[in-house]
Amino acid sequence: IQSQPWWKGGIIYQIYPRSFLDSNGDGIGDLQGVTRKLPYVASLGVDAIWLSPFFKSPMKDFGYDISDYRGVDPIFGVMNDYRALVAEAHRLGLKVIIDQVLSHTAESHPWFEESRSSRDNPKADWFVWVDPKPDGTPPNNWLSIFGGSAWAWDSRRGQYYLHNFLASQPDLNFHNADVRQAQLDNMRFWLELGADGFRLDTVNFYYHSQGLENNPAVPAGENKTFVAKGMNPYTYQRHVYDLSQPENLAFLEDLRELMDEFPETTLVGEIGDDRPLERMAEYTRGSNRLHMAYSFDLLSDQHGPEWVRDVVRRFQKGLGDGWACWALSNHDVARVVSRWGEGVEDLPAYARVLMALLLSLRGSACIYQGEELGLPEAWVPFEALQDPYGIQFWPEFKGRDGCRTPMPWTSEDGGGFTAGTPWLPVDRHHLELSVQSQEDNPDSTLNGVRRLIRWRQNQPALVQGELELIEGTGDALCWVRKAENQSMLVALNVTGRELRTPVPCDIGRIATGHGFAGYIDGGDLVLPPYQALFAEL
Ligand code: TEU
Ligand code: CA
Repeated sequence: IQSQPWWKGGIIYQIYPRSFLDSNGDGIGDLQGVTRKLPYVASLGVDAIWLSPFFKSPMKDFGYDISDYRGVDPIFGVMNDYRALVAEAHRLGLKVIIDQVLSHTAESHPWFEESRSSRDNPKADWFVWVDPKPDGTPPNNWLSIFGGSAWAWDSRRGQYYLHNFLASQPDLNFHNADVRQAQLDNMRFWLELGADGFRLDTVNFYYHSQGLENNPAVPAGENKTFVAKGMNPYTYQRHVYDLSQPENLAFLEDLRELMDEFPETTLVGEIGDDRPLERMAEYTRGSNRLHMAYSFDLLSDQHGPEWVRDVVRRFQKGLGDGWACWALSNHDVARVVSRWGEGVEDLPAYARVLMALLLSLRGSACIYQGEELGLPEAWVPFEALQDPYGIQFWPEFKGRDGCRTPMPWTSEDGGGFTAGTPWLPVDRHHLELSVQSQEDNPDSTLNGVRRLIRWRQNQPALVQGELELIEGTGDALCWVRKAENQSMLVALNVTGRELRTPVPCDIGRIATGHGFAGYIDGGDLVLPPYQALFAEL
């Protein structure tokens, strides 16, 4: 394990700062709150944290719209709070990965204010400005993920500007070398302050095709896009021209060159693409682009043993020498136990076996705050919604607030998150699952996850090994992980039925210490509902 870089097979705990802990009673989580809870995060046994954005922002997209790349938003604290956070993380042995939203800024970013002020100012070309067609309509059919055309009208310039998300998130023009350099300089700023890595938001959205060609429709019967909801017209197009342009590869190489000046740092890119696996392989191939590609495949609505096996099979064939970073939950999708767990009676057991799945795939893994508690999706009524995407597509799509509600630290009202009124309601079902209520129970999801992580961190095969899928085991998910000094059979039951299958390969010692109760009965491998078995070969 020593010889591998820490991020390879590492476990990353994602913190959404707005909802982690509020230290000053304004109802919004902040950096001092995060710092206070870092010992808890370290107690899970993870390698790193990933902090969602805490930069200056008008918060139209809750920090994914940045108005100052080098400043801490006053809602979250001041720069010294960030320094203290990094120092405490490092003291606890945690690496710090921060979000970088390079593709677009906030409308109120000085770059955009200058750019929109005239057609000939020094930053006139920093965003994507295009004249209307003769009939006044936008230049082409590109759509915004958050609804409607990707083009917004600006009356001063008499032109449209591009936005892949909200109209208040104008897209930077990466064809302009000054834009690229400015963003590299912003990243260097954070590296010099001790960041250990970056999660690159929408890393394949940096460039657009300058030909501005219309995107073609998705052919009938073909898979739609990474946005899972059929109700979003964005899914009707193939995104050939508005993202994933070939020029991006050279920029990724520039990013990597910068990172390589700072030893032991890492880049994990979020790639939303029609052909995600090909793109992930392309972006992480060799050692001069991204270190890791974040996978959307298990953030899907589709689930079950067949789906998971299909994902594993595709990645085994298609990722080449690239590296994936897996997640089952994040701040953009419904929490996994609800998204996948319809009809599941034993949600704590389900949450735990899903964690075993996450931690035994080949790749690194992200755990989203509260996932270690087995939290279900919170119910947020329309009146309390904050997410602009949720408000736009309600009620067909419930938006992203249900996964963004405050962490339940205690079981009292409000969950110990804030002394004030929380920015999103705390779900009362979350109180029963609070950290406090699980901490002293050895059988809780929280302690089960801790046990599993501690055990896993000492299994080189699980951290870094190759993966060989075993077919023909019915609903039991079986694969072998192989490192130089260890090989291990992984068998998982993500269903509520007992599964029995002939032992699928020669095994030696059955591993213990992870807390799961699969067993061997004669020549059979037996997996009770939501149980797993690990055995060395
Ligand atoms: O998400 C990119 C992205 O593709 C998402 O819009 C995703 O499709 C959607 O949220 C599915 O529910 C990143 C951030 O993770 C997200 O929070 C931001 O809103 C978005 O970029 C814009 O910066
Ligand atoms: Ca606060």
